[in-house]
Amino acid sequence: MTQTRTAVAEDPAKVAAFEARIAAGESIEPKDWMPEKYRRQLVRMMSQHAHSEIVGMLPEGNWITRAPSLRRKISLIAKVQDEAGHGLYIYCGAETLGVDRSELVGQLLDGTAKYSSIFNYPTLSWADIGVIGWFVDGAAIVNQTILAKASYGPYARAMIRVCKEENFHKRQGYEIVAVLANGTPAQKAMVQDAVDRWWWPSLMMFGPSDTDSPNTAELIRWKVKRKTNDELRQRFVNLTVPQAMAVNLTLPDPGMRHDAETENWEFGAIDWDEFNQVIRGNGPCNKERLDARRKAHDEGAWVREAASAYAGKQRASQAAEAA
Ligand code: FAQ
Repeated sequence: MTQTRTAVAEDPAKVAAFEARIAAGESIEPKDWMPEKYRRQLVRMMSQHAHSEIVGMLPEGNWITRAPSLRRKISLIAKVQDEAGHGLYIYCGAETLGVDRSELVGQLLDGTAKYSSIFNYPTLSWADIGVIGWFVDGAAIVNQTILAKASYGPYARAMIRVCKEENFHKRQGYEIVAVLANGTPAQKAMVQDAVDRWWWPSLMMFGPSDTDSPNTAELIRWKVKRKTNDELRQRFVNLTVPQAMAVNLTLPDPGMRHDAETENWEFGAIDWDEFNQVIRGNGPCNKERLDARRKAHDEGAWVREAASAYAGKQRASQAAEAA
C-alpha cells in the first residue's frame, strides 16, 4: 500500500460516523475506517516528524567528540540516541497507516520529503548544544504535548513517551546554558551568540503563521492538531522569556514587550523569506544534512541485508518446525 492510492468516492455514512467519533473525542485506531485524506495527512505529518528526529541527530552529533567533560558527553550521547528512538517510534506509527518505512526513508533521501527547518542550521560552538536543548527541545515539547492528545491513537501514544524524554533534553540544555551564562565573560559571550543565532529559527519551527498554513484548518477539525501554529509559537515565547531573564541572557528582539491584558510577550516579525528558503532546500546546511543521511544509508546496507537474511532463516526454521 502506498500514499499514492487513487482517490475513491467515500461512503457519506462512513464519513459522517467518522466525524461523529472525532466530535465525541474518540481515538482513531489503525484498523478503524478513516477518510483517505485523514490517513494521508497523518502519513505526511508523522513521516516529516520522524525524518526531523533522525536528521535532528546530526547537528548535535557533531559535538559528541568535543563535549567538554565526560558527564556532558554521556548526556549528549544519550540525548542523540533518544532522538533516534523517537524517529523509530514515529516511523512505526506511520506504518500503521499502511505505508512502508523504506518508502518514507526513500522520500527523505531523494529530497522530496520535508523535515524540520531548524536542523538546517550549523552548530558552531558548544553553547549551541545547550541552546538547542533549551529552545529546540523546548519548542518540541510545546508542540508535542498537544500532539499527545491527537485523535490518531498511535501518534498520540508515541508523543507521551517522546515528551518525557524531551523534558530531560530541555533540562540538560538549559543547565548547559545556565552554567555558561554564569561563567567567564568569554563563555557568556559564546552562549549569548548561540541564543542570537537560534532564537528566530526556533520560532520558525512552529510553521507558517496561521494565515499562511494550508493544513491547519483541516487538522484542527479532525483534532490531529489541537492548537494552531501561532498559538503554540506564542506559548513557547511566553514560557521562554522568563527563562532567558533568569539566566541574564537577552533575546534578539529589542521590540519585545509584555502585554498586561493578554499576558503575552509580543514579539517582532519573523523572516518568512528565510523560512521558505530553508524549507525549499536552500538553508545553510540542507545539502550537508541530506548528504550525511545518504552516506549513512549506503553504509548501513549490509545491516539491512543481514537483518533480512536472518529474518528469512527464522521464517524457514519456523516453517520446518511447523511441518
Ligand atoms: N520545517 O500547513 P502547515 C524535534 C511545512 S521534532 C519544515 O502549517 P502543518 C525534536 C509543512 O510541512 C521537530 N517544513 O503544516 C528534536 C507544510 O508542507 P507540506 C519536528 C515545515 O503540518 C529536538 C507547509 O510547511 N516536529 O524538534 C515547517 O499543519 C532536538 C505548510 O505548513 C514535528 O514535526 C518547518 N518548521 O504544521 C529532535 C511535529 N513548518 O507537507 C532532535 C509534528 C511547516 O504541505 C533534536 N508536526 N512546514 O508540503 C507538526 O506539528 C506540524 O506538521 C507543523 C506544521 C507544526 C510542523
